[in-house]
Amino acid sequence: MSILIPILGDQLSLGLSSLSGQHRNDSVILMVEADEETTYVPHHKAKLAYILSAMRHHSDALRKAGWRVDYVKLHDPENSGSFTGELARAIERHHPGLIRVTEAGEWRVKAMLDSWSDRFDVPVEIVPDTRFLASHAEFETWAEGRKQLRMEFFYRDMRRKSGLLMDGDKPVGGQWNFDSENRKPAKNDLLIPKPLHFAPDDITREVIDMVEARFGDHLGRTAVFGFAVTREDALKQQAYFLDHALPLFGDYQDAMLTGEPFLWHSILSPYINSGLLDPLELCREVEARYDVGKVPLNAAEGFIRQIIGWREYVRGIYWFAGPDYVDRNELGATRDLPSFYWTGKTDMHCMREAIGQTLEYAYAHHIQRLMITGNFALIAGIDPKQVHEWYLAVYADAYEWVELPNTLGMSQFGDGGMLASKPYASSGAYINRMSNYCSSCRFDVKQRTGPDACPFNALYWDFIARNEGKLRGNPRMAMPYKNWERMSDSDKSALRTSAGQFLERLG
Ligand code: FAD
Ligand code: DLZ
Ligand code: SF4
Repeated sequence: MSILIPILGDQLSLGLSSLSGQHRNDSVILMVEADEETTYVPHHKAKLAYILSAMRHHSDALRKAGWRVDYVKLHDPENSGSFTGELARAIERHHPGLIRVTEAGEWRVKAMLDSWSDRFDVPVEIVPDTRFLASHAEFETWAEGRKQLRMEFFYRDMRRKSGLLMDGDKPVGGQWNFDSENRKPAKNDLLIPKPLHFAPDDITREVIDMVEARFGDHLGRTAVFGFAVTREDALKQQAYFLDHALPLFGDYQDAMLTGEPFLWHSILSPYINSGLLDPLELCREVEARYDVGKVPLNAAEGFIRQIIGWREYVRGIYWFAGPDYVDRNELGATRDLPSFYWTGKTDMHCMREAIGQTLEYAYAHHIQRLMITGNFALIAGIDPKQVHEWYLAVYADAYEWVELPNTLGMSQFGDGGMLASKPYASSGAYINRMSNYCSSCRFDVKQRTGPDACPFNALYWDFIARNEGKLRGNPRMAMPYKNWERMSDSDKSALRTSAGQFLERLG
């Protein structure tokens, strides 16, 4: 009996669960460049080029490993534009006795895979994605019955489960979390490691030309395209990160500097999320560097926490919260996303930097996403669904399962605190402390009202006042509300007027 194995664009792992235990001589792998996937949001051109080129390279790697691959390109005149349409055509070509597929990464595609067994006259076997530490059932068991879901406690379970940085049943170093050591501002320094640049080969160049021709109106640039598109090259960036950036990853994890988009971050998320890199294998490498004294514990623990803590936790929340999570808007924010998110044209230097590098590289690091673009949208009261669609479109690592909980939950507090214990809202003071952006901004971070005042200041207090009914009861918001109460009525009114004027101009 021949088996048809569809592989999706974020399933580019040779050890994928749908392949394991299957025989190369009676299996056909189906890979499809699907119009519906390339257009469900207006993806950044570099994201499209990355995914499509990585898919094409992966089909070669599969063939080299002895698999038969049926690959449908975007410009194939017969291409129906959808996974389901292409599966129908592939069934005609191969007459399989079974369709076997690894579960989808998001609700939209899950619904599609679930419909296949009714639609086709061929049995469909959907197998779990084993590239995560926690299964859906395991997360549900952990989450059910808890009054509050908090990453820190889930993370400790993942440490115990993986054995990473464990000394018997105790955390190495006597502490689970060294985050308090990871908040240093950085200085411009010639030694900041630049991520490796992988010059496009013939396949990537062809894909880039196709993307420019077909998606020319999407945002972003492909001229500086330098992503790895094979596992081999992704492993080179992994090794480079481990050698050059990991030792200071912890110290400068939250830092931001003008003209330095990458700092000591790994730039590995596109490769991990599409399957070229194995997250657990990477964590074991990080642990090994700590074991031989090459990296300090705050860096090793900080990095491992991002992967087996945050990454696993947001996936758990995504599936646990259900398909309606995307519609949540606990703070009732309704303002339209300002057009400068798509162009980078704004006087706010921090926003210009974060958005500008996003347009250039389809990359911004976590604190830029959370405390610059995310924070602004939160305190300005932007509709979280529009914010979500922007993040899903612009980053090379963005797939709904990981982007949505980060955006709607962590950054916009749209789930009312299901994922995070308090809103990540701040005035300009935080940005000034963690970056050098303010020194070259046309606004003055120290001023709270008036034409030259940093807009984050009045917007922050306006956010606090506007959402008092929803947030005052949150113990972690006690301090801001105490400070707000201490202000004179005229100061309060000046801040709210200033915010109102700014928001009016924004509209
Ligand atoms: P590093 O700083 O080097 O971190 C190492 C790895 O840890 C990352 O590669 C990633 O795999 C993992 N990681 C770190 N933080 C998170 C997190 N909060 N959630 C999940 N994984 C994490 N990450 C995505 O992979 N895809 C997204 O679409 C995405 N959208 C985001 C949207 C918002 C509003 C925010 C605040 C964060 C988002 N993140 C997303 C999380 C984080 O910003 C990125 O994972 C990180 O910036 C990727 O860059 P890096 O590989 O250099 O990460
Ligand atoms: C994101 C993406 C894009 C842009 N294009 C494709 C594609 O043409 N073919 C494909 O198989 N996958 C693509 N993907 C990734 C899918 O959207 C991803 O696999 C689903 O979101 C399932 O989680
Ligand atoms: Fe951003 Fe305000 Fe600083 Fe300007 S002054 S960079 S707007 S935080």
